[in-house]
Amino acid sequence: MNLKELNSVALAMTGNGKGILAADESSPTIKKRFDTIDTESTEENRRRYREMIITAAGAEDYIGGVIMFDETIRQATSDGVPFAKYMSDRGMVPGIKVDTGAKPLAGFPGEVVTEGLDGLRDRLAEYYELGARFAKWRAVINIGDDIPSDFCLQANAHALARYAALCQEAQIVPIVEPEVLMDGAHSIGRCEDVTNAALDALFGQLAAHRVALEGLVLKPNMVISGSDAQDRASPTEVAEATLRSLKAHVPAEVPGIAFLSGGQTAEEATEHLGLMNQMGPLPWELSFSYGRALQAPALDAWRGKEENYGAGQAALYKRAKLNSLAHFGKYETSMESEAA
Ligand code: 5MM
Repeated sequence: MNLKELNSVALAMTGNGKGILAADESSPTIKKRFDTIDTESTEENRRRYREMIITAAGAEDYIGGVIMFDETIRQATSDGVPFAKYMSDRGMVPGIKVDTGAKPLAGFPGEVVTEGLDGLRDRLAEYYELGARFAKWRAVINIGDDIPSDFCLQANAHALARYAALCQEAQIVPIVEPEVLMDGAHSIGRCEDVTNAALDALFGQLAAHRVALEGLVLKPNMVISGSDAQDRASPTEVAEATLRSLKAHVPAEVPGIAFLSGGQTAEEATEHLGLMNQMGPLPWELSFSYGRALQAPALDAWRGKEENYGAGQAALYKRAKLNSLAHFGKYETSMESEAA
């Protein structure tokens, strides 16, 4: 393992005002997204949509890495350039989702554990050949009356750490994503407690598995009220609670933290990131790895129609630019109404 190189890839993904475009929707998830715009989820439509967002002019100034799904890393632009090569040529690090999804955790009703470790060493070697220099694995933690259990947190953290160790062995930067879901009516305080417990379990397992912290990227949820909560915490409270949790659990050796958006609107996700970066100095790069919060406006502008291709690219560019400004702590909500 060349740790110096892993560290510089992690910084290329999250440093210098850049963040990550999470475009690794699995086939069932991208179908759900396309259903909302009455577009059929054919292989060509998926390819064309991914081409639209990846090739948006100027986006490479703000996007340091793109997470792809297995199908996408085997696809190419309309001119025949493999997507991974297209990205590297423009300075965006190609990445790949390698987990195979969250499945019910036997014996623990309502809880899930992420699968995908079997054969992972061989799959990573193939993805490296295809150009991937980072990978992603997402653990899903549900909040409920009696959940998450400590067992569930440990099982997911153990799998994340085994995955991360295999990635580093293959000279691929692991994004470790322990996502505490927003679903539910819980308070921000409950989200903070669960996020703290999830991060505690994760860093314990990463240490036990001898994963080098300098060579990974953490992709956490923000500490935020449940989506059905009555009294919603303000943006400043979200920023303060999230930083409190991260500062208590994430060692300074971690080069970059890149948030997921988790169901926040595009504007909320940007505002929260901007506020946190205004509360610095921080020991790590604090950036974004948004799926919905980067793509939803682009998907909506495109609606599966070729004549909207440029509008879709403009919408993606706008979100990438505003999130980059938020990364620099220079975002103001008034910028939303300014032209892209
Ligand atoms: C883009 O969506 C990713 C893949 O999801 P599925 O495996 O369920 O299809 C997802 O892991 C995503 O990268 C993260 O949840 C962050 O996306 P959001 O939309 O929460 O920012």
